[in-house]
Order: sequence, then C-alpha cells, then structure tokens
Amino acid sequence: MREAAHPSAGDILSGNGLSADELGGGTLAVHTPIDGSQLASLKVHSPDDAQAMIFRCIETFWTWRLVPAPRRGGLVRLFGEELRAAKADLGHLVSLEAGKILQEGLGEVQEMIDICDFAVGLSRQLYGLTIASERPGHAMRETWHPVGPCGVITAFNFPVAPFAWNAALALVCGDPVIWKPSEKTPLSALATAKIFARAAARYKDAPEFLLQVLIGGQRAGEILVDSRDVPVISATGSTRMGRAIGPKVAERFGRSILELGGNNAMVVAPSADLEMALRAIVFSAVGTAGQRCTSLRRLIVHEEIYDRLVPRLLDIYKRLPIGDPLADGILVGPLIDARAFEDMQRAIAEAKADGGRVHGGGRALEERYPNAHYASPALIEMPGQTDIVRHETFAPILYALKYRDFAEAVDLQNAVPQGLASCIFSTDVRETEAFLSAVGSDCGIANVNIGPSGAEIGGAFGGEKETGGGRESGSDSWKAYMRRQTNTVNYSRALPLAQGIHFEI
Ligand code: UN1
Repeated sequence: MREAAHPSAGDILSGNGLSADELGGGTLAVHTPIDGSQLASLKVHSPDDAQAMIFRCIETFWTWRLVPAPRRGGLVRLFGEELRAAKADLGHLVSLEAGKILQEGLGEVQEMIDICDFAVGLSRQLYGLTIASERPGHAMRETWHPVGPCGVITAFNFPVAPFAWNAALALVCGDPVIWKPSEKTPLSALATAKIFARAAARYKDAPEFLLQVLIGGQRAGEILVDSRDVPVISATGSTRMGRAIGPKVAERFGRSILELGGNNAMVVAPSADLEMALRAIVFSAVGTAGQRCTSLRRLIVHEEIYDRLVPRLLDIYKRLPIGDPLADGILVGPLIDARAFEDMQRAIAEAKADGGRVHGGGRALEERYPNAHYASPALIEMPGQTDIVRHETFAPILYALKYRDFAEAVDLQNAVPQGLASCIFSTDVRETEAFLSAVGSDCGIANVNIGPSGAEIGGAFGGEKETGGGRESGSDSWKAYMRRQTNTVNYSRALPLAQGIHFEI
C-alpha cells in the first residue's frame, strides 16, 4: 500500500496551537501509537490543583446557572462553529494520538459538532411536565434546574467525542465541566480546550472556567470522583474502572453516568443480505483496530450460511490494509500500546486452548515500526462461547460462533456480562422484531441490518449490565445533568390536604 505524504506530527501539533512550551517540561510522556515516538512530556496537575479547579468550578456554576438556557446554548453554538473550522486539525490530532484512521478521527470531530447542534436546539427544550393535581385550585409541575459541576472522565479510544456528548449537554443544562482525559490522549483534550476558549472569547460574557482540563493519572480522577462538590461524574472506560468509580460516587450520593465495556454481537440469519453484512462486520470488527466500546466482538452465524460467510470474511481479512492511520487507503491502524498487544495475544492463546481456530492476529509491520504495535485482525472460529469470548478484549479479535435456531442465537447474544450494542442481519420481520422485543437483545443498543458500532448522537448511548447503565448523548440523556424539582402551587383560598386527610387546628 502506497502511503501518501501527510502532515508531520510537528505540523499537526502546531496546527492545533499546541506550543513547545506547553508540550514540554513535565512528567507525563505522551506517545503516538503510530511509531511510538514521544509527542510531549506534559506537566501534570497536583491534587491541590485539582481541588482548586473544583472550587473555581463551583464559583463559575453560581454565575452560569443564572444565564437563561437558550443563551447558554449560544455558547455551545459558537463551540460547534469553532469545531467546524478546526475539524481537519483536530481530526488529524486524534488520529496521531489515538492511532485511529483519519476518516475515523474526522468522524469523531463530526460527532462533537453534531452533539453541539443537538444541544443548541435542546437549550430551548429543557421541558418539564405539568401534572394534574388532585386538589382544587392547585397546579403541579416539574422544573429542571442546573445541578452543579460535572466531572467528565474519558478514555483513549475516543479522546474527544464522549467529552463533547457530556460537555455540550452539561453546558446548556447550566453545569460547568472539569474534564479528566485519558493520560494516553491528553493532547486532543488540550487542543479541544483551545477551540472552546475561542468560542468563549466570541461569546463575550461567558464566565471563566466553564471548561477546565485536569491532566494526570488515576489520582487526578479520584479527586473528582471523591468530591462532594462534583454532583455528576460521567465516566467512559473499562468495567474495572467503573467498578472503582460507581461505588465511590454512590457513597457520597453523587450521580454517575457510566459507559463501560461492551461485548457486542451480530446475529447473521439465513435470510440476511450477506453483502451488506460483510461490510458491516468488517467496519465494526476492525475499525479503530477493534478498540471501540461498540466494536463487533462476536459473530453469531446461522449454520446454513456459515460456510458461505466466514470464508469470504477471511478473504477480506487477508487483504486488509494495515499501516499508518494518517495515510490514504489504510483501514487498520495500530493498537494503542504494547500492553494492548499483549492482552490481544493472551486472549488469542486462551481461545486456542479452548479449541478455537485462529486466523490472523499476529504482529504486523514490526520491522517498519519496532516501537509501535500493529496487529493483523484476528478471526477465531470458536466451538462455543467460552470464558474468553465472554470477556472484552480491547483489540481486533472477532469470535465466530454457529447457531441452529433463533432462540439459541438470542441466548448466545445475551449470555455475556456486558450489554452495550447488538445487531441482527435478517430480512425476516418476525426475527428482527423479536430481536428488538422484550425477549430479544438485552443491550442498550439493538440494531437491524447495521453493525453495532457507529451510533448517531441523536439516540441515548450506553448499555446495561457491566456496561454500567448510563446514557449519554441524545434523546433525554440531558436529564442526568439537571436536578428535577416537583412544584405544587396552591392558588385557591383554602388549604386542602392531599389524600383527603383531615387535620383541623
Ligand atoms: C466508544 O467506543 O467509547 O457508536 C464510543 C460508536 C461511536 C462511539 C463509540 N459513535 O461506535
């Protein structure tokens, strides 16, 4: 594969306004997974810095909550405009820092733009209900108010979009944001903060500190998680991380929005359009090198079509262009680091020991990139859904399983601890509707004739079971960033009690 010239790492960093001064002098080494070279050594925030950020955030909240929501939306509109202007620069930086192909880097910025548009409209639609009162001369309603500082913790694989899902909503809802990005991808966060600062400057009377970026590792995140002054913690990452965060936030009666691991399946039924299914399988299994929480990990194929589908898939897998994710024509970039590659190899060995037939999965381009970790995507034909298949390995491994009848396919789909995304390829409406029914997929996302990844921002995003139960992005996810108040107003001249209680004094 010819790799066309593309901007250098230096050009990408300076294109995003990141100066040498900001990029050096600290202890947090940031590498690009493309060739393993170091991009920055960032200064990290101390626990005191984090605490100071929280105090500033509270003061900002006191001001921001007084700004009418549609005017708050005006700031998010400007943020969306600045993101549109910066799409190419930030998209390149996301690719450089996370290793996803440029198309996906640009797509991620587009997701930010889309959620800004959504949030602007939403800023005029933070509706409450009016409710019939049982008492004469009384009115009942629900109102929604800003809740306070919102802590957003994000993962390396989507360095910017999940931040935007949260921040765009939080800001129109009246909540300032402290963002703790993954320590593997802090540069995309710093660049995003600069874009936001341009929007805030144009808005003129935006209070300072509406968005603060907290740079550091787990300790920095813990300060946010433990603080009673941060009522909402939205965290995207592993189930292990969510298990640590969830109870801590609950212990202080905070609200957490958890978007954790997935183990996403596709059922391919005998009536499926196989051409469509093939494209969907490949994009969702190898896109982002299998490092999306929505990546396709389990392919559940009807036994009648298995021998038609799987050999064709293997053929495509053999020809997949692997390489520099910024280069034209590449579809599979590197894994994030050596540890990800080791985890992948361990999972493959375990699947093999369980009787799996392994195709691909080895290291690629080692000579060219000795300090990076490219892998050829693995397809593993499994005799059954063993422990390793039920485990989320954040790598391009697709387990193929056979099924005989539809009920068995649904059972297999649901028999994992995670519950994020799922899909069925079928043209039989009885099957597709059953898959979406109460006895079908148990996931937060269930699709028909499209893959499990690549969700649009308009829907609520998240899942059940070990995926954490949170919902971010579209639909009514905004409610998690506000406090609900029930109001009963008596406009009569009497004071009747509810439930018909007599209480005369
Ligand atoms: C993630 O991997 O954490 O649905 C987010 C998708 C993207 C978001 C993935 N819109 O694949």
